[in-house]
Amino acid sequence: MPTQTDFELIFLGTVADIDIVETGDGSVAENAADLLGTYGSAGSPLFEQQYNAFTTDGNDDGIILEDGEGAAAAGDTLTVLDTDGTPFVFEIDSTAGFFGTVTYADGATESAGFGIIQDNGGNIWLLPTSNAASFNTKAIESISLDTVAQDNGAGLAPAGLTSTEFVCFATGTLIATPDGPRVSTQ
Ligand SMILES: [Ca+2]
Ligand SMILES: [Ca+2]
Ligand SMILES: [Ca+2]
Repeated sequence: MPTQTDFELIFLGTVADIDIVETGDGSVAENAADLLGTYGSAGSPLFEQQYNAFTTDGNDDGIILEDGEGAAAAGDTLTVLDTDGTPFVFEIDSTAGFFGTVTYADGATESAGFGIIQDNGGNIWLLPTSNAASFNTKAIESISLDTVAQDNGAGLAPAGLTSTEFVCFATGTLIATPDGPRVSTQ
């Protein structure tokens, strides 16, 4: 019976496919290094790019397979909910790990490892787990991906994602709303 796992993702952008060879390559994302760079800024912080998502483990084996590793046959999918709740269903195209730096909204920084997935629509998503100590307790302004740590992930194990959430907003941050700016009290 398929298992649904809910978690959060941060949207980093839509870029060219980093997994350009799908079969016979040990699931290597050949162009993972294309993702090196900085995502988010003070004016366009990542904490405003947070989406609810869930995986559906169609064959209930604990792994959400990538498209080239049998996702369709297994019935493994990634669903991202748009801000109005509209679901977009993808297959995971690739998974990759990076070393880099996270900068929080309060200006603090930490060096850490990060997990990234690309869906088969080309979208790049930051996973809600990291060994950065404040990753899930401070609002994230930006991250830099400096080196590729792993480019041969063959899928996503969602069990570790459920208990982790991103912090939405820094206390006292002005948030643009349709009714004008307001102060977050979270
Ligand atoms: Ca490949
Ligand atoms: Ca599966
Ligand atoms: Ca792939």
